[in-house]
Amino acid sequence: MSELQTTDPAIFGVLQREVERQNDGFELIASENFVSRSVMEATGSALTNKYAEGLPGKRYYGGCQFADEAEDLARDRAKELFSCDWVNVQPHSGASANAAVYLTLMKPGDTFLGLDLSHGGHLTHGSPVNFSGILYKAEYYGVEESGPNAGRIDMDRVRDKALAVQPKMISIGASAYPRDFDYGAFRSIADEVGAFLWMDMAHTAGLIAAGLLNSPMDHAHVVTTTTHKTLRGPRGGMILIGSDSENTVGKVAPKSGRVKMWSELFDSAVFPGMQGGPLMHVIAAKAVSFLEALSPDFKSYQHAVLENAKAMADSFVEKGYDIVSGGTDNHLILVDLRNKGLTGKDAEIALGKAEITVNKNMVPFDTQSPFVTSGIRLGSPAMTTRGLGPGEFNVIATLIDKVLMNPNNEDIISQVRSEVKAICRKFPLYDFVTA
Ligand code: DSN
Repeated sequence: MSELQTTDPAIFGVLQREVERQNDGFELIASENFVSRSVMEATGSALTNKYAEGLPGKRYYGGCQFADEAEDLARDRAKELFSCDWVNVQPHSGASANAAVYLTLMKPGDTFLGLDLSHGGHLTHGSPVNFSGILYKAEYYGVEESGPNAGRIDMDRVRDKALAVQPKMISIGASAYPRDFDYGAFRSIADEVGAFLWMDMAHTAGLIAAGLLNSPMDHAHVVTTTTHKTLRGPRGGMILIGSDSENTVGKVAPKSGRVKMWSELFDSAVFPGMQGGPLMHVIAAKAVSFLEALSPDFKSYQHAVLENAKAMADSFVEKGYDIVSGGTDNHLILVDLRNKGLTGKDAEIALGKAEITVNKNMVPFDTQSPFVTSGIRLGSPAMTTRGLGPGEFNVIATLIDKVLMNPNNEDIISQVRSEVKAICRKFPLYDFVTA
């Protein structure tokens, strides 16, 4: 019996019910995944007790020798995984990593250019309700509304916009964009207007690590990511720089007059700029997940993520659904429900009753509010981790269709729920509550 079960049965019960929810349902939220028991063990370790402000070898606290070892392992493994020269693994989240980028490269009021949130961008890329849109002047590029490139970013338009607004920084990266990016084209535009280029690869980091999508490392001045999406690590963030040549360009330090490298500036932006003590237990877990990601199995897993997302996209197209951009290059699809007469909100609720977890999502040129939306976003990473293949992803699409065509029919929803449970039982997930 776990100690927690005795000391705090209320919280143990919550954890138990959450494990049951994860075990018994289809998890299709594109930004979620299931970590290994090893990652959970490291997250639940004694390193949670340790303060280690600073960096390995240069801390503000004693007793950091083992924290240093964990962070060095995380940094070395991340560098190997992404073939990059520098990394900071301390950001508590993707948003913290992104905040450190703004703090380093921009001054309040400076203009930057990012992908519109309603076209698949991210909150921290200039949404008016986020610090990025409050402190900085956000301009946006988007996807095409119609024509052969409908749902895709047109690089000529990005260039036109960049020439018009002269941004100090251009951001790439998305939370609901099913296509790959042309980093070389973005870099040419950034060079033409004298802007920094920043890629937030949070959603696709695992696919990039496996070499299955284009890598931003040789093009962007700086790259950020979360560690818990396709990368399948603990919740957290990191910042990376691709090559030496970028890193030597720096700022003159006001006091010493020394030219600082970008890596030093990003380090200082994370701590003391944005954060205090790093979460050393999470950093240890990041190291564990990076080791896992360096294995051949991880590459096979990422191949399966792509194959399953494509199978699901094809199934929806066959059933007459409108998939934004007509398909996917990555782990997610965006289903535009307008031709089915359903909102994203209603779809999310109906699917939730059948233990199919998705999130409502704006589609490009949506006329509904962000709380209602016209679409749903579906991702393959979590269910692929459980071992489902293209055949099962076709069945997932069929079951989703059944619910969406009968959103108020409790009998059909209950029948789908039983089928979902039966499939989940064939692909067991967690047989423990606490690691
Ligand atoms: N909230 C994440 C997502 O679901 O895409 C992005 O940070």
